[in-house]
Amino acid sequence: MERKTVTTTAYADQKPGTSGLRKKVRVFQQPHYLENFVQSIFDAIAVEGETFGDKTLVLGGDGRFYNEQASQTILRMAAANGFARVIVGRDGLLSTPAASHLIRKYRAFGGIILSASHNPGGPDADFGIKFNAANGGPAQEGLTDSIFRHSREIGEYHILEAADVDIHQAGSRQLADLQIEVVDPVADYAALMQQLFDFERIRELLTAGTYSLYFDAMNAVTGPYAEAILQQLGADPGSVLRGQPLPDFGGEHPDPNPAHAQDLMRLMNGQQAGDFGAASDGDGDRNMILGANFYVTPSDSLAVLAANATLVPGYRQGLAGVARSMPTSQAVDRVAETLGIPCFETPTGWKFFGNLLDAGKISLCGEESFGTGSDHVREKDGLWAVLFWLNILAARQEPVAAIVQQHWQRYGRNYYTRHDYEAVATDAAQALVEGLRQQTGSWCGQRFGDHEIELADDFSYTDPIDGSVSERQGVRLLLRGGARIVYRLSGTGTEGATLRVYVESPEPDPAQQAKDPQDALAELISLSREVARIDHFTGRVGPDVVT
Ligand code: VG1
Ligand code: CO
Repeated sequence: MERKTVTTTAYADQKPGTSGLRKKVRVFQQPHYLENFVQSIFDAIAVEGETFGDKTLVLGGDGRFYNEQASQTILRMAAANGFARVIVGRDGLLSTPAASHLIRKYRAFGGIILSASHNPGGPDADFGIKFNAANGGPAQEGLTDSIFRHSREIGEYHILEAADVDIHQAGSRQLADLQIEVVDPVADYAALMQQLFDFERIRELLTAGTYSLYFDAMNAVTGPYAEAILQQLGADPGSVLRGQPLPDFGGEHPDPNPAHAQDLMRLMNGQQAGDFGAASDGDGDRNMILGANFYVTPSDSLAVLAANATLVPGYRQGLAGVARSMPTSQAVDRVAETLGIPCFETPTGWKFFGNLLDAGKISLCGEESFGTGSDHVREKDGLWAVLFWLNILAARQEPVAAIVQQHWQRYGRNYYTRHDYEAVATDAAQALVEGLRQQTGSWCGQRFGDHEIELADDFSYTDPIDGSVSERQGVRLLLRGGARIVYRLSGTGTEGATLRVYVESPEPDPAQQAKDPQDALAELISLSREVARIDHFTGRVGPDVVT
């Protein structure tokens, strides 16, 4: 086994987005592409005057195509860069929240997660890689910027010339001086869940009568996690749908929304509808929650979890505070007001919650994009949200719909929708957002029909812990009365640009809370198109995806 230093040329396009570097598999398969990025991570996290000789890394991914090959390359590079130890999930698998937990539990220096989350997998689809720091959370902007800088200047990388390591069985291996621990990807995570939730009570709920539960793992990484944990809770073995992780996710989008979980939607709707349904995404950090004939929006889910947190053992003492990403609905803000706890508004992406969680300022946080989590790890966590809901359902003994409707009556409902315009020409999408940015100043006080714009700006965030500033995080129009329209471009796509338009309007009157959000928000939706001239810039008459 020989340690080699390979001469390489920099790629210009290795800028991490909302959640790591995501590209087509073919892009990652270019000579030295993966190696350049991994070496740039190592160069960016290296501390001057120190080696990696006492440091542990965690490594795992969502099992998509190229996961295993990339894992082997990274192990060889970790060995050549002098790391002491790598903890790797068996078969190279770790859900994103489980990786976050392992980093924390074993006090690792950080972790490398191989995932493009809900993006499709396969040789013609997407791959991704991101670095999480010692707190278990996604690298913050300072670090991702530094990784990008290194990637533009890189001239060489280090790699061991060696055969593949067996990562298909748990146990210790040695690769030159590197110790490799292949671990069961589920065990530590399942133990953590058992500490947080009342497993006994959930087991009673699931086994006492005819309760029916369905969990759609979408042929992605949560299959083995859900099977182990739900089996422990006494759920019917048939409860887990698409539980086998596949490299191409069965050719589908592992994206837990009604459009991509059609079998689950069928099981959860109609006369014979199940009682509780859920789905998670490619890497296990997202969740969709369903009741019988009832869909819970992610923003409402966060608010309901916050309002009911003390029913769950891990949160019995109450919440220190909550946070949501800026485009997420303000439903959780109402709960925080009632509880008398702070509510923080951060830019999109989990990395912005890290400091607040580390500082103990918040206990729960979430995003409108099917992400909810807490201070138990530093990532959003799909199965955690499912267990949190089951714990609430077991404690309250009421159906999902009743719980959400009562929540609306008490706190008001925030009608909410997101419209995505996908694969738009990048130039046109940028011109649209740039145009909006330039107009924000002139909009304040302007009226559009019944709506008056109280404030228009491009969201900027100052981290309350380290004072770092993140600008240009989305154009928001705040209307008198609390409604909002937000525009931003996705930072996770691999083809063209995706424009996301978020529309929200509060409805305090219980008699008006049963509408379809698309109807309730119809006026604001057309206003959102008109103001941004979406048809002009995109040539689209309507969105590609509505959630
Ligand atoms: C999207 C979501 C964002 C989420 C991110 C990563 O980003 O909007 O809320 O944090 O995906 O989630 P964007 O930039 O495309 O809007 V995941 O499950 O892909 O790690
Ligand atoms: Co994800």
